Amino acid sequence: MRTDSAEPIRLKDYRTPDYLIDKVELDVKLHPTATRVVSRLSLRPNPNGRASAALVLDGDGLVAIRAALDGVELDVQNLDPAIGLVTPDQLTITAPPRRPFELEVETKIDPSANTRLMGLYRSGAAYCTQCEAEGFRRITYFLDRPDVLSVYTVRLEAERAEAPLLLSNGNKIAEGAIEGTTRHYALWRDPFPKPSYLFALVGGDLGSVHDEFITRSGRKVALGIHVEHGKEPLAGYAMDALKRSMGWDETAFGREYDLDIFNIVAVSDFNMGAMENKGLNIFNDKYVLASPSTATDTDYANIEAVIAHEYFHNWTGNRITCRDWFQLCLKEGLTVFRDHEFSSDMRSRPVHRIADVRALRAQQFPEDAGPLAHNVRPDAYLEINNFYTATIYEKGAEIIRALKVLIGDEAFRRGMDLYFERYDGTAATIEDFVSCFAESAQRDLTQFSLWYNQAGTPLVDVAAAYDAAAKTFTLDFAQSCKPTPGQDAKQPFVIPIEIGLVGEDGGDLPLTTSDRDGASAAELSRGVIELTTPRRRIVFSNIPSRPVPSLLRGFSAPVRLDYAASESDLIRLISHDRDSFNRWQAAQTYATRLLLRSVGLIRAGGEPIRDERFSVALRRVIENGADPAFAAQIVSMPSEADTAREIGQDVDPDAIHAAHEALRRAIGQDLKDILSATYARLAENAPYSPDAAAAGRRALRNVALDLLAAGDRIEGERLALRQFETADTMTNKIAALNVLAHTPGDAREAALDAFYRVHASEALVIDKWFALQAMIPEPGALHRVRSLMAHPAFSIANPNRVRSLIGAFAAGNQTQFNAADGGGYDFVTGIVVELDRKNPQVAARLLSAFKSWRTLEPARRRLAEAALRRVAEAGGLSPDVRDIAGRSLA
Ligand code: B3K
Ligand code: ZN
Repeated sequence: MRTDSAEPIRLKDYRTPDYLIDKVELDVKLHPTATRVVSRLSLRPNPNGRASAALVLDGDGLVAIRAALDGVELDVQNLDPAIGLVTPDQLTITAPPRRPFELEVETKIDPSANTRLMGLYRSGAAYCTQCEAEGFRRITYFLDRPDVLSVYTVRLEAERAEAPLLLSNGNKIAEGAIEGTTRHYALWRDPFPKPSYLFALVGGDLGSVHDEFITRSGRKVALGIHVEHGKEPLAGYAMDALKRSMGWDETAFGREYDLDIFNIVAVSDFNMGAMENKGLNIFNDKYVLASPSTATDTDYANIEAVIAHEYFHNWTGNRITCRDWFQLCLKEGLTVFRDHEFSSDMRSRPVHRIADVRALRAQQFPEDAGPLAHNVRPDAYLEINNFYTATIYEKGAEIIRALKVLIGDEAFRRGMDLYFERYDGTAATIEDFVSCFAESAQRDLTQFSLWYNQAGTPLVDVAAAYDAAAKTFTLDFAQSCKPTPGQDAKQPFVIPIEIGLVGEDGGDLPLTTSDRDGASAAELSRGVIELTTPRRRIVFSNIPSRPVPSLLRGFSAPVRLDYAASESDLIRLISHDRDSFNRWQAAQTYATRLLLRSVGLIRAGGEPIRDERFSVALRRVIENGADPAFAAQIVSMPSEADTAREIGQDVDPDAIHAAHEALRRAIGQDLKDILSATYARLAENAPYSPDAAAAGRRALRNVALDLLAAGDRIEGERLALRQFETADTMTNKIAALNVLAHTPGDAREAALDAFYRVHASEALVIDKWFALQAMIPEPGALHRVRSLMAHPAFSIANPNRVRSLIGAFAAGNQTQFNAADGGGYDFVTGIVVELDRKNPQVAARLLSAFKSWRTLEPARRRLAEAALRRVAEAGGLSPDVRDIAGRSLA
């Protein structure tokens, strides 16, 4: 374990490595508790490094058996300091040769004891690895940094019975039995130089699904997905998604696959979603396995997105990697952008956009508004694993999208082509990336780059005025950004704001501006206003009557928008805006406004408000035959966390919950007839298909069920029970169970028991069962979660179980995690401290559920702070948890 001092690593201290490793030969003899790794490194001094620097290789808890420098054995137990030093966490050669040389080191590791799931570990009976960010140093000593690129040859050896399948990166060049033994071996070679974080191996007895893909230049690629025996039929959708991803990257980005083999392995113990190791992606089985009766439509969509994401990394991440971990968004933001584009092409683009923005606001906005805020390209870190955040991933993707809006599709594509051409085979930086677009668009992007170097979500304030006599419409834009940790004052951002002016008939008015306070011809023709200064006024001319501005169409930049639209303006947008995103946004804004007013009234001892105009507007969307997936989004109200975020301070989760219940009840009652009709009309009448259109119908039907139940508990329970009993897809079954779970009583408990009995052997389904119970917004929830921890299906050692039970409670149960007695906080922090001893990464992630604690009302804030302090003061914390606790309290 790394126990470095609390000194942060800083971007400004980056130094090119003093040594390079051109070639790595690994010889791995797999054994459950005593795996032997012989590593032969071909090193040379870096001509750009410091002459005569010592060679310092990273290690992490390693046991060195032997080492040799250019064939001369070194006494690793007792090395002469003049020659070097070997410790579990470092191997130093004091004065290495000033010419190419070879270092051979043998280490012994215990994969069965590896509970951190970093480095070589076991998932079930299989061996697998996770090296990003710094796991390779838990296998052997290395320059474990992304700017050291090497060609790897890997020989794997194991008992054939234990691990008939032996995989590593690249192409398999030999395999065979080891004469006179029960062992066998496989030899893999990856011709593409890569950083150590992309190394992977897998050994095990797995079931395989095979297929092939012919690239556009006609090369045949063998595809394999390897899963637990018996689960092969569940890998079909993942395989289909993989082939679609490979084809899409060729047409959308001109990127072809480059090896003869592409393997995916699904394991059930995994710290995150998946990992893009070159030619050998390793996945959390949650993002591979699906059947209609075990996976929801959302699961299918996630599988498609994650399969694509990891595949797309082959170019954005692997062929072009990151110079250092500060550049993490170079691969992650860009690859998320690419997977969003892919999913938008595979599904409904507007609906996908709405889902992406919902996720950005839910995950990233609170991060940007709280103590864990950081730049998309951070400038310091204590523990890099804590920077795999929504800011790096989702905001990183949004910045690229905003860049595309700003420079246009063609200049964007030329910039991407330039990036691939110029930086292929290198470890690049954000500056390298941005320079390609500066060149393709012939535009200075210095100010644009502030998006990478300033944290916080900018706020764009807009005021409007119509002058009937002059027929002008004036928009006044002002941008600002609140201080974030370590950044008190912000420079203005470059914010592309896509706009339209919606006339009385619901159509867009032509955009023309006066000479004074005008917009450029390019801005007007594209409908994209560029806000680069703190304020900007634009006066539109020839406007016959007061229009409704449709601002930030398509969510053209990751900002918060403040514009005091009237209720009737919002209704015009809900019904007519030609930008679907803003139709949805107008409905959300309307709902948020009602919710905020209700929260105020409830806290003052009054009743929540009812506004039938809103229900009427929603009714019209359904009646006018909107795409069901889109209609489902429009009638899905903001989450309680959304409302908490809008309130931003002195947050009372109970009042928010009451306001939400009241709003859903009102809509359910006002729209009872049309919701019932929709529910009946959209009943399943064809065999299951996970495609977007079918999923959209199920989504609308299940939102209708949820709202009907909110409006009329008895009727809702009746419908839900029938749906639960007859559903043959997980989407419909879990939607029904969710409705039942929100109604206390025997029916709920019976349904939960029945669900468990049917699905007891399906771990991923039981995760849903855990999560659903953890999110019941009732005072008994904590007790239920505690009892479920003792359930035989629960295991604190499995990250999926921890996330589904405790993670869902902490992040998805606003009222009970934030219970007024502080019980939720104490419970979660207690688990964090316990889990930290086993798996710091998962523990630290769990602790980040406290990221908005400062926005709570004073009593809860005090309790949350006390719980965080107890964590910070606990002894023996990992750097991961220490970092999150420290920053949360700073
Ligand atoms: N690159 C990995 C994430 C690794 C996380 C290490 N703590 C998955 C992905 O983003 O594709
Ligand atoms: Zn990624």
